[in-house]
Amino acid sequence: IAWSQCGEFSDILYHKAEGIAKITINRPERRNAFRPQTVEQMIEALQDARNDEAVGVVILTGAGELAFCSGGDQKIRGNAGYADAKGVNKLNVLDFQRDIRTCPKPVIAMVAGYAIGGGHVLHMLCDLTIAAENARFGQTGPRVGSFDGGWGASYMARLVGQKKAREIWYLCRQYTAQEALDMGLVNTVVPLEKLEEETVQWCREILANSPLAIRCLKASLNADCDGQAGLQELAGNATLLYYMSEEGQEGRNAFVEKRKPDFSRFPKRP
Ligand code: 2NE
Repeated sequence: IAWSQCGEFSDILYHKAEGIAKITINRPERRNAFRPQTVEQMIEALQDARNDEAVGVVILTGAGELAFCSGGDQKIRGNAGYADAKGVNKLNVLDFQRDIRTCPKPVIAMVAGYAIGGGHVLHMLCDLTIAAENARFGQTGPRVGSFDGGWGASYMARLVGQKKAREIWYLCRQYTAQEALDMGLVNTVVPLEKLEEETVQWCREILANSPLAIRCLKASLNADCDGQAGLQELAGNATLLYYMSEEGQEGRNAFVEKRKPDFSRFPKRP
């Protein structure tokens, strides 16, 4: 696949090809730990991918073979979050988590090496995870003085069940790719050298299907866990589909043409 580079960023790489956008965390010297700037750049790239009508699926990955992402950068962790370039403490990865979740296009985690801590939560929140055989998964929060009690806890329990989720968080063990597959944390495990090829193949299969159907399915699958925010997302798709109908457009047209709307030609379906 012939990736074209999009934009210049300090902490990430951003590429597109054949309807696929790829966001790569590019801090391999820290096992792709994120700092606030990394997160801001991932948010910007994902927003671009969302707005690009040529893009149907997004890959999130890490540079190199050693890590997908090792979570928040502990070396710039201040006393109230992670310090940005101006020294302001933030936990802005939570914004990025929401963006992955609400992006109407599937986001696929492509994991080689460690997906640990906040990096593990990011892969969990992606729609699908393709893991290389060398992938290692786990949380470290209770060991390093942190925890993610949002989706990091509740969505994990949806994926692997309550007992296993409690084990993962309480013991802070690491799990192999095969163990992750067995507990439903990832979709497939492939040899490291096949990781991108296999991920792109999954993207192509998604791209061959109806984007509106996939968009609505993502919102539907989210709605089950996401309360009123999930319902808003799902209902937003209903509004979108209604705007696309002649019936919805009749209301707008009547307003713009300063006449009464005529909905009489539209069926009152059973
Ligand atoms: C990831 C892991 C298991 C890798 O181990 P290994 O042995 O392959 O590499 P090593 O030597 O530990 O790491 C290589 C370099 O990367 C840095 C290391 O400090 C080291 O640099 P030097 O000291 O040699 O210069 N590095 C790795 N991870 C880093 C990190 N997260 N921040 C800053 N530097 C990092 C092993 O490195 C590991 O366990 N890393 C720590 C994982 C971790 O605890 N992450 C934070 C969890 S909390 C979190 O992410 C979070 C949250 O819970 C809630 C909200 C937001 C974030």
